[in-house]
Amino acid sequence: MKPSLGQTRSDIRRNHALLTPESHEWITQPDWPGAELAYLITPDMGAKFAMGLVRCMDGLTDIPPAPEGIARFIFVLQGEVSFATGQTLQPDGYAFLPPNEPLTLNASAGASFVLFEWRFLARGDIPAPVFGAVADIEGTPLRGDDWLMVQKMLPTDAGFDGEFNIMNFHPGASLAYVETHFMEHGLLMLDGGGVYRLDYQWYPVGAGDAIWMGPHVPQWFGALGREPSRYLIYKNYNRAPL
Ligand code: UGY
Ligand code: MN
Repeated sequence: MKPSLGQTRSDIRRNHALLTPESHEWITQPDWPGAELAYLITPDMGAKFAMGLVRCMDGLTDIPPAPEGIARFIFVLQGEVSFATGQTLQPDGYAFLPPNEPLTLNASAGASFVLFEWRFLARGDIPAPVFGAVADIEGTPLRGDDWLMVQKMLPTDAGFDGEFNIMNFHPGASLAYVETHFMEHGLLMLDGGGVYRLDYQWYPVGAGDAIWMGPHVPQWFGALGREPSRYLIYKNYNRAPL
């Protein structure tokens, strides 16, 4: 590995953060024997959720469920992730695990995935687990713009307290305006790249970069290059601020 000479593209600020691969710190955790984790977004920085990357050289067996009251969302990047109930996820496969769901998790050697964890805000019945694959979801144009297609991985009914979407940008497409909203985001660039505006910074971003957008942070993305760009984005949703 080349020495970094004290440089990184990572930039952690009060209301947003860019977390780039060269600065990831891979750690082990007692509940994840055999795995290395890079927690990129955590409540310490002001977020209400955690987002990390998990990689497993030799595979993982029977990783225990999340602590009481915590929901998980898993998105597979490489290899296979499976559950005792028989579901197996390939790359671009995902699972929503509601709080207090007893499912344990297994992963193949060399697998890696994105892990989101948050304290679930129930409204009515807690939803059942959801398993799926991005390829099976039809995209819908964002605000009528078919250069920007959104694939929603979770049902939109009020039982869910968040949404996990894939945003697909045609080269040259952009968000129509600079968004500001009280909901937060955790984002992972999957393909392509462009420029992300966060607050009063404009960041060049590419596949592998992660972003935290805190409440109300002005945000905008423009896709550059000749290939489509794609990102995975979490948003707390369906719940009022008070
Ligand atoms: O759903 C969203 O708020 C999304 N359009 N935000 C974003 O891509 N930064
Ligand atoms: Mn947004």
